[in-house]
Amino acid sequence: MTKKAVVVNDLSGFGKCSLTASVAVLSAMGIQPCPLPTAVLSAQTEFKNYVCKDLTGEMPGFISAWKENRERFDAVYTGYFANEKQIGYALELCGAFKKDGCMLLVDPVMGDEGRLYPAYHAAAAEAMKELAGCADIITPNLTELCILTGEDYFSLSSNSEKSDYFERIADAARKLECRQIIVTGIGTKGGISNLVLSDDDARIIRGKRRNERFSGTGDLFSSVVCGGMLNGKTPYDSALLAARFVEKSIDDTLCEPYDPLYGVNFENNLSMLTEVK
Ligand code: PXL
Repeated sequence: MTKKAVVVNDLSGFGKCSLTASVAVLSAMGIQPCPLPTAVLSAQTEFKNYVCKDLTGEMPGFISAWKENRERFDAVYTGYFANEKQIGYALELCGAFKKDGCMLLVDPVMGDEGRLYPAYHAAAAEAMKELAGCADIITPNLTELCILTGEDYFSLSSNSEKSDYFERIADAARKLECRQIIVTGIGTKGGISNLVLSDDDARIIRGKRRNERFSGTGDLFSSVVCGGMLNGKTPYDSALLAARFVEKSIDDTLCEPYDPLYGVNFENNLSMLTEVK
């Protein structure tokens, strides 16, 4: 039977992020995405102008209706929350549906490059720590890892030239309860890497150097990890596929005039994710 993943995330008209990314990726990977929308926006919050319809008030109704219909899910995958109350609802959702065999993947979407996203609040960051503590796997970028662990982003990232850079990041990540952690988008002189920590194992996936940050790449990456894990891949193999898919999509974007706020050309690469079953 087709596996089902609840995707708790927003729907943004521009930015090719959150649900726009997850629904496409999971479907291509043979997983049914079941959206629990946190907000509907005209564009993601880094755009100069946008409007946002916060759906916090609708979330308990979704959860109750799904409970009444006795829905079952193979995964709960959470992304962007508009406020800390929504994270409370995500915890409630997990309490109701995270039975044996249901994976909780938390992408603790909060910020990048040492800063919180424009509309993100510190109170939500506290609630995110609790949610991440319940997860089977988390996919923070370096900024989000620092927020979760209390590490200082600027002092950690200032060591990027040192030989023990990845060990320092691994040491920080191991302070967290979660045993499977993929730290994404780690910038080094040579490129952008991902660090996959799984129990006692730590492996680095190295990628090309980029001068810009593209909207939605973290969401695409985590969505592929979610699909990969549900399709029986290890965290490392899932992250490797995710890294190659995102890398190719960025390369394709760079072939044409682009604006990084609008996201990457991933649509033509969805076939990279489709396995013949
Ligand atoms: O891709 C992360 C993200 C998701 N959703 C919204 C955002 C952002 C990043 O800014 O604003 C609404």
